[in-house]
Amino acid sequence: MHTLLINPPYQTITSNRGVGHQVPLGLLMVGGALRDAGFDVSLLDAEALKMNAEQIADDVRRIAPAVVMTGHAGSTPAHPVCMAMLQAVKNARPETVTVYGGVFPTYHDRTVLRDHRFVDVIVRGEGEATATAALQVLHEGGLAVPEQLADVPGITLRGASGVVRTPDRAAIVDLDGYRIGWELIDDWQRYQCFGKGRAAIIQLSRGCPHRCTYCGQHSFWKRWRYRDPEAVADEIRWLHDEHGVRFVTLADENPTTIKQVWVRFLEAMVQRQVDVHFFATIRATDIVRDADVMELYHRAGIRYVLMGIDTTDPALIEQVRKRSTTKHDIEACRLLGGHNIHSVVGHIVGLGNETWRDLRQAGRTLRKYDGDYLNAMYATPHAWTAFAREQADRGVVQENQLYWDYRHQVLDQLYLRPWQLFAAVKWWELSFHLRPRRLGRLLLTRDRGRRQQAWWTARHTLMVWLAEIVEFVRRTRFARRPVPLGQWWPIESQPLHASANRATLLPLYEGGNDRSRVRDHG
Ligand code: B12
Ligand code: SF4
Repeated sequence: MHTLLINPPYQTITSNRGVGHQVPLGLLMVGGALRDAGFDVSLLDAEALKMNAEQIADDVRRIAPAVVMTGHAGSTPAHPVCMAMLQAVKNARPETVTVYGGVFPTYHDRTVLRDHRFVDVIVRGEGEATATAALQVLHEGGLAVPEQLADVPGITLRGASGVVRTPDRAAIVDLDGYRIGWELIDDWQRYQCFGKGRAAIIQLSRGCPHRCTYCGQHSFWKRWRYRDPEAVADEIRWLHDEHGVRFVTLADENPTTIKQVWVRFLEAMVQRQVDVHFFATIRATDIVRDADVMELYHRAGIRYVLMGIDTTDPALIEQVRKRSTTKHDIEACRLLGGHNIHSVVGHIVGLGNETWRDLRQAGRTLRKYDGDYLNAMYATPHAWTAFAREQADRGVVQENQLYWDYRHQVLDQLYLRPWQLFAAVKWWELSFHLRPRRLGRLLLTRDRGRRQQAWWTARHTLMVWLAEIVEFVRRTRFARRPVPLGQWWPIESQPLHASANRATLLPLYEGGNDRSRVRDHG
């Protein structure tokens, strides 16, 4: 019984013109667990290979897998691509069981199964234990979906009486109990980041103790857990020695949650003397907390830190429960810069209803932060967040879910038309990156390696900037009569974990509902 993991062919300007294609960590983690349980598994990275649905269908006919599993890190915008692909898979081989996992399907399981007959099973939450348990049952039961999966927690499936959801699965306690299936990667050369050579993604921890209103990651992982820091450092050394990995992205929401754990990891990296550099997302407040160990950050290989500062408006910082201040943001940029670590400032427009004046003020403050890179994003509502519930009355101007990727405006603005907001963001990006002080610091440095790196990043930042303008002019269209966000996902607006802690299957709805009321953009 062969299981084929497919990384869907979701293409973005960020990967294609910017940082480069990255390993599909979620699928590798599920794949490692399946292989260790004795299953025959392979990976098709249709994203890196830029395959179309027909080419994937050809591979499915040739490989003839009993089960196809898919899911993507950028789960919301990748959803339409996953649906087109699974439809092609099912058409090519109707007997193949299709399994879909990841963040978006976890929270839109009912709509997805109702509207897409070619999806057989949805795995909700962390995939390792649930996918393994589901395959075991399917293997023993001769692949007959669905009722036999009724005893597997963390599953949603289409039963005789409608869509059913089994109870939630508890968060994995021992993350070290599962192995990443690195051997599923057949060509490491495909995965590169920041022009630094071969790249990998790895997690030291999962989850986040904070509760920013627009972010859904903290609820997805349920609680903060971490792996043995020394074991993670050993794994990174192995990736370097065995596969020539030179750059690692930490996929953690919040790796610095407990300072002692984070410092143990940094020290373990220093001890191993591995020539690997890191990109990590870290809160500005934690950078300030860690002022005394900034030198250790650099010696361990930390070179890029993305800080979600989100907004420069103190009232909004409070409103989105960021638990930070502009003072922290400025100090964090200064500390990073002082230790030769690039600061990437993540800023979100559209959390409120900005005016021209607000944007001008924010642009000025951002330049004052003196960070190295600006990652300007648009507020993107996810059904499972407090932000989406609070914004129920705002109109959805972007109806194409492919564009719900933080790089396109999704919610309407009271005072600005979409093209005006786009122009303002592009102007911010330009004026931020062309600051003479920043250019001098990055491009004219004496260190040859750093200079080359800075030129690579400058070229790619420019390519992304230009490609986004071309895309905006040629392809981006906005709704004439925006539907209020509150009407966007009628099913998902019901409490999510309706069946949590219930021992029995819970039919959530019967077939034959009024489909016109349901918006799922697959
Ligand atoms: C590393 C990263 C990147 C990297 C690499 C992405 C990649 N291809 O792997 C880069 C920088 C390229 C990137 C780009 C983008 N990213 Co990104 N990225 C992340 C980050 C930091 C970690 C993702 C990760 O690897 N998590 C760890 C893995 C193990 O988790 P996972 O994929 O969810 O998998 C687990 C479960 O979901 C489940 N599962 C997943 N798939 C499947 C499939 C099956 C069959 C099963 C059973 C289970 C299962 O099991 C897994 C193990 O438990 C997160 C933020 C964060 N900290 O989470 C954002 C994040 C995933 N990115 C996001 C977005 C939007 C993007 C972009 C679209 C942005 C853009 N406009 O360009 C692009 C997409 C480009 C692309 N082609 O990937 C959003 C997604 C939001 C959403 N819910 O849709 C996130 C969550 C950021 C955020 N805070 O909102 N990203
Ligand atoms: S700190 Fe980051 S990961 Fe944590 S809730 Fe806020 S945005 Fe999400």
